[in-house]
Amino acid sequence: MKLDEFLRLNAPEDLARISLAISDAAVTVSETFPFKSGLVGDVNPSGDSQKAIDVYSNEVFCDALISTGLVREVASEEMEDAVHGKGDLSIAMDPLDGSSNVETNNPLGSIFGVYSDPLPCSGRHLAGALYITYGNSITVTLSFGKGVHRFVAVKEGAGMSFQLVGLDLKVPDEPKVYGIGGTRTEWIPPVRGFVDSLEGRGMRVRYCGTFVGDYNQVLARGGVFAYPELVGRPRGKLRVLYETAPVSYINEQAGGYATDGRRNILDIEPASLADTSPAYIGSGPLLRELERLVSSSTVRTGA
Ligand code: AFP
Repeated sequence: MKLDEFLRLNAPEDLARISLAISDAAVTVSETFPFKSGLVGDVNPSGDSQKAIDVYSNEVFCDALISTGLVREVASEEMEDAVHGKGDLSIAMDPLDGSSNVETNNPLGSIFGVYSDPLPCSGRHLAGALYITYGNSITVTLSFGKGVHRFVAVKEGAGMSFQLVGLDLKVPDEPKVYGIGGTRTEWIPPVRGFVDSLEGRGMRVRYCGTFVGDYNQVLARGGVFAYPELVGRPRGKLRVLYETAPVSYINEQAGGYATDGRRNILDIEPASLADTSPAYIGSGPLLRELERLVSSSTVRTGA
């Protein structure tokens, strides 16, 4: 089944239109990767002058979203202030997740939270969330509160269409993989101790440096992705509105659990657009165990 047909049958009309706008824009963005990554010259197929790839993708998604007429505001990791439109929904996005992977041709992503309330607000106000992965194919993974579904871009005539490849995806309870951002010496002691135990349980490390690329492995195989609390950086690195709340929403819809070490990430009330928090996301039983360890530990330095 194609994405537009699936959305027509399964999503409210406004969320369906927003999802289609995002998917089409993702194809546009991906077509310029070779030109904007320095692999071939510095001019893209339409002859535009060179712009940083993250600035360019921000513009493409922003324009696509505002032009739906359904969006009150678009906030982005690439902009200090939100851009305003005339609709009722708020979008928080990371238009190019993992941009330091551009040069090495490793996976990239884009993340979108669709909020019903003005920003900033907690993930409890998410009406839906989507993320794109640009890997060997382009995939859209989305949820509007009724499970998690995945589509892959395939050539159709002169363009691309998105075909359903995963219905009601579930993150396995049995954990197989882990990926932890930051450096081991910076991880707070309870995280270090927990990670040290994982290979003894038969888990393997998987880390590509793009949040949604790494989360995708957890969704498929079970396990944990974390960008943890660090010694001297108690609020971690990843942004709540743009990154961790939308992926936590999808993870919860897939039967998993996401925590900042003390509470469900969806309960965090960010005070600003750019607020960050530690994030631990993945299989339910493993993540509850990790939350118990982190929340009960008073040790915050390795000294
Ligand atoms: P970039 O967009 O600068 O490449 O950062 C990617 C990211 O925000 C997230 O996608 C990764 O999970 C995380 O940073 C990786 O950070 P470390 O390089 O510190 O592990």
